[in-house]
Amino acid sequence: MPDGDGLGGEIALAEHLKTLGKEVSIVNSDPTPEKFGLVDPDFEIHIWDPKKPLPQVDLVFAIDVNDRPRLGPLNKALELLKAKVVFIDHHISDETMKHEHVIDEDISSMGEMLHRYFEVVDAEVTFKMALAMYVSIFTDTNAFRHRKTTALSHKICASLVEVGVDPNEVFRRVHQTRSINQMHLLGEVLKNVKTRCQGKIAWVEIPQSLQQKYEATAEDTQAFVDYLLILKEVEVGLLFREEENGKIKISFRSKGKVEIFPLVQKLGGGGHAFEAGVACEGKMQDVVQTVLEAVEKLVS
Ligand SMILES: [Mn+2]
Repeated sequence: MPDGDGLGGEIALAEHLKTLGKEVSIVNSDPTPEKFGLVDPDFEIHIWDPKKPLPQVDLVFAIDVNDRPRLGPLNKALELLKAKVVFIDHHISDETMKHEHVIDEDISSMGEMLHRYFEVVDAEVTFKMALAMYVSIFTDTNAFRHRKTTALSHKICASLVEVGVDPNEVFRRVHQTRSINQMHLLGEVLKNVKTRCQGKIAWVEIPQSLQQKYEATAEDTQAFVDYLLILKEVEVGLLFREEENGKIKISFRSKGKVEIFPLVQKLGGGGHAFEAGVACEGKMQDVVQTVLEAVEKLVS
């Protein structure tokens, strides 16, 4: 399920490599959500067909991801290629990864990380690259609200606007695209927010039946968890979503006092200190119960 950060990073890096005379192909395992289509105006992103081998290449860059298991089914196909894989990422990872790859957890987004590199090598930033990096930074900082947003993030975005990016258009294309069905789903989900621990924990549950009722895709509900943090007392917000395969996908968000990453890592997931996710086996009720108890220990 690619997001604006991963997609923008892919396009920006691919454009740069092309100006160096390299042949580049971009391959994702899931289609580009409509709202991020603006970063790929020439439809260069290919959707991986498991029946076909990947293109023969010398080198693979994996963007916005930091280890092989997170590449999902693509990982097996990559292993067959026997090409070196370089991970470029800003999710928390162990030291060996940082040693061998390009990983910095303090950087807001792939757009910012790549832009810093383009500055160093004095690379040309075309409009397409600028738009891709802007979308990456804009979306991964949650519209410049995330704690990793720095003066440099803003300076980079200012330079991208100078190249021609229109912030209002990006906002419109990315955020003003909901259908009435999606809005009603949001309404129903938010009506059923539950809290515990004196309101410090808020959560929502989205079973398959609800997603079917509103013909929602997984992508439609991805940002719902962020609404929970507008509650004054809340420290941690959680979204539990039942996936088509029966797994329960949990998104964790913390306002910044409670570090949720260690818990998510223990559950087998990944992410950042205050923003992370994992998919768990089990029934919705049981998963909710177990996870809430663990979060309650962290919060109190
Ligand atoms: Mn990211």
